[in-house]
Amino acid sequence: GKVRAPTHIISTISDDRGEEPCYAGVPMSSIVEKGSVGDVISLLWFKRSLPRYCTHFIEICIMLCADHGPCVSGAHNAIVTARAGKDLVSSLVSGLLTIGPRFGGAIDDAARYFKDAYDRGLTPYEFVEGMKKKGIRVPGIGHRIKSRDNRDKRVELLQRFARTHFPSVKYMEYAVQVETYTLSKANNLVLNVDGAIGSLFLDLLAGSGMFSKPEIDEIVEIGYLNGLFVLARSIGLIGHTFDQKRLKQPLYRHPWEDVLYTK
Ligand code: Q5B
Repeated sequence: GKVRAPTHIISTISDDRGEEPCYAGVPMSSIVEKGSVGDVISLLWFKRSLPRYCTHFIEICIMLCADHGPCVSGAHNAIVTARAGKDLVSSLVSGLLTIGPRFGGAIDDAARYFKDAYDRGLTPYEFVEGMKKKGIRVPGIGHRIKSRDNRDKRVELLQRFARTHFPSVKYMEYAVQVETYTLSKANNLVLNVDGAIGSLFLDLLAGSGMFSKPEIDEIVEIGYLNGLFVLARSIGLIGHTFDQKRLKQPLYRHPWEDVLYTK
């Protein structure tokens, strides 16, 4: 009989062997004709076509996380690297490498902790104080410049969209209750953009009817959602790199006056 050579790679998301590439079985021409970048993300990341309100939500996340000015960690690194004469990819990855638990990369943990706390029926007080006892900052809460009196417009836009289009926003409402509690402790402990995306993506997964419970658990466990920030912020980091090159900015050196030299 036929002997099948063992393969070294298994791939389930795309196939370029035919006339045109297919993403999760959907031919490129039909995506180009009827789809959007949100469809591309849902096919390649979630392996299914999601309803329009979900792909629109994904696109809103990408638009509003694309950049947050030159002073944030990622842009700063990209700018310094570009000014050191490095190429686009080096500048981009040096910015991307700052994305993590404090900056932009708290979306997955926000989803994990908010889901666990909500599903276990913890009150915001029990959740926040339990985290404090464990010495863990609540992911998705807190911001360097945003506060009770200077709210993050991005969070408001996401919440408004979800309240209008999502069948349920129970995880987001829980995150808002957590924020009400953390704001009673300090003015800047607001629900930040990572926390808003993390909690709302839980609502998208649970409310869209497109995912089984084990699939939701796997998505949250693997951690897909920081990918939204990584993808979005790459747009801004590339922009900052081009900006520095266009401006022919010299090598960056931090001023001595801004360093506390001490023993
Ligand atoms: N405290 C974000 O801290 C920041 C607490 C907390 C309980 C918390 C902090 C934090 C969780 C991670 C997170 C995403 C580091 C942020 C983003 C994208 C961005 C960025 C941009 C963009 C800010 C002062 C006191 C201390 C702390 C307590 C602070 N956070 N307690 N849970 N979550 N959040 N990251 O202001 O008693 O004095 O020791 O880690 O969600 O990254 O625009 O900049 O688009 O680019 O530096 O928006 O909140 O405050 O570190 O001085 O703490 O508050 O324990 O208490 P800060 P710290 P104590 S969005």
